Amino acid sequence: MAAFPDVPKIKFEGPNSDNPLAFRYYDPEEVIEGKTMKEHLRFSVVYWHTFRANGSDPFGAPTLNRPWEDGTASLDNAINRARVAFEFMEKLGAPFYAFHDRDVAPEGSTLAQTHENLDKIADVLEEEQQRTGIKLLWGTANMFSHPRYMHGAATSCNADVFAFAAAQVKKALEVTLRLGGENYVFWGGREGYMNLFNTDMKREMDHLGQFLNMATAYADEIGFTGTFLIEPKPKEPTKHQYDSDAAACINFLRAYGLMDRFKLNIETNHATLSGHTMMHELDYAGTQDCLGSIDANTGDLLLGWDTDQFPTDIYLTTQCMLAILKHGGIGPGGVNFDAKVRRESIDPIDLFYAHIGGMDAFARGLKIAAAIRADEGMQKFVNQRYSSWDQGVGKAIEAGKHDFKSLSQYMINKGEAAPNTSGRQEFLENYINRFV
Ligand code: XLS
Ligand code: NI
Ligand code: NI
Repeated sequence: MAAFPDVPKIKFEGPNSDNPLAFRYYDPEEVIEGKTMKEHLRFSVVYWHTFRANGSDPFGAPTLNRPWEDGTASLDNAINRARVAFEFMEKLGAPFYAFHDRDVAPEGSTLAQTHENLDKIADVLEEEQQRTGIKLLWGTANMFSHPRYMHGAATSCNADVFAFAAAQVKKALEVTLRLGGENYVFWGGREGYMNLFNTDMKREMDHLGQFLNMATAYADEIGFTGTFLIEPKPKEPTKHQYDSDAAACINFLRAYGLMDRFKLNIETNHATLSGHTMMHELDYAGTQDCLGSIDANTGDLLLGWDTDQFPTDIYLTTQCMLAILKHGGIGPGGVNFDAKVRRESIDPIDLFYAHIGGMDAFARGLKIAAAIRADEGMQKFVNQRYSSWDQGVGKAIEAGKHDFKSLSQYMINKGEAAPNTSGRQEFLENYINRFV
C-alpha cells in the first residue's frame, strides 16, 4: 500500500506556479554553466531525520504521525519503512540518499545478529535502488547513540569499544560498497571530550588517526574507491569535538597522513556552531582541495544548537553556490538535506513541503550564483583589489624573488607604502542584492 497515495510525482512548473507540490525553480534538466541542475546539485535525502525522526526532543514525547510505522523494532517494520522511503524519494525526484547503519536496520542482541539484520535490509535497499535508479550518496556508521559509545568510539578510553567501532565500520563499508555508495562519511559525534581533567587528548587523537587509516586500508582491500569524508562539528553532543571545523579537520588529516583519501562534508548548522559562516567553511575547504560534499540545512541563531532546519534562505543558498561553483562543483558529493521537519509539522505531507522548499532554495541559489559569475562584476573587483600583486614588487614577492633584506631596502628607498583603496563592502553587498 502506498504511503503517500495523494502525492503525484513532483514536477517543475516554473516560478508562477502556486502548486505547493511543484518545483518553481528546480528544473533538473536546465543547463547552467554547462551542466544540468541535477548534475550540479545532486540532491540527497537523509534516512535518519526523514524516516526515523519522531518529533521527540529532550523535553517531550514523539509527535509526528507516521502511519506506516508499527511501533516495533522488528525487521518487518524496517523493511516496510525502506519501501516507504523509496516511494517518497521517487516521488520527490531525489537522485540520492544517505543513511547510518542503525537508521536502516535494528540492532540484534549480538554483533553477528546486527550484521545479519543489516544484510537483510541491504537486500531491500539494493532492490529498491535498482527499481528506482536512486543511488547511495554515502553510508556511515552510527557510533554515538548506543551507551557503549558514551566515552567515544575511536577515541574511547575503552579499547574494546575501539574494536567494536572497527567491526561496525568494517561492516558499514562493505554495505556501502555493495550498494554502490559514492562516499563514506565519518561524523565524530562523541569523538571529543566533556572534561579535560579525565582526558588524554594526545592518545585519543592518535587513536582516531589510526582508526581512519585502518578504514582506508580496509577500503583498499575490498575495492571501495569512493571518497572518505569527515564532517566537522565543534560540539554537541560533546563539549568539544576534535573535528571542530574545516581547518581543524584538515590539520588532523595532514598530521595523520590522510589527505589523499579524505575530503570534508560541510554542514551549515555545524559551521555556524563553530562561529563561522557556511561560506567561510566551504571556501576554506575549497582552498585546501578538501571540499567533498555538503549537509544542507540551517540553524536558528536565536536557539543556538543544531536545529537542522531545512534551508529556505536564498541569500544563504546563493553564498553556498558561489563557493561551490568557485571551487569546481560538489560531485562526487552532493547537496544532502541533513534536516528535519519541526516537531509541530506532524503530517507526512510536511516531508514533501520541506524537501521541495530546500531543493527550490538551492536551485535559486545556483541560478543567482551563476548570474553573478556571468556578470563578472565581483570577480573584476576582486582582481582589481589584488592587482598590486600582478606587477612590480608584488609580482616579484609571489615569484619568490624577495627576502626581508631586499624588501627592507625597497621600502627604505620608497619611503612609504602606496595608498590603500576602498574595500567597497557596501557597494558589493548592494551589487549582490541586484541578483538575489
Ligand atoms: C549530526 C550530524 C550527523 C551526520 C551523520 O549533527 O550532522 O547527522 O551528518 O552522522
Ligand atoms: Ni550532518
Ligand atoms: Ni548536524
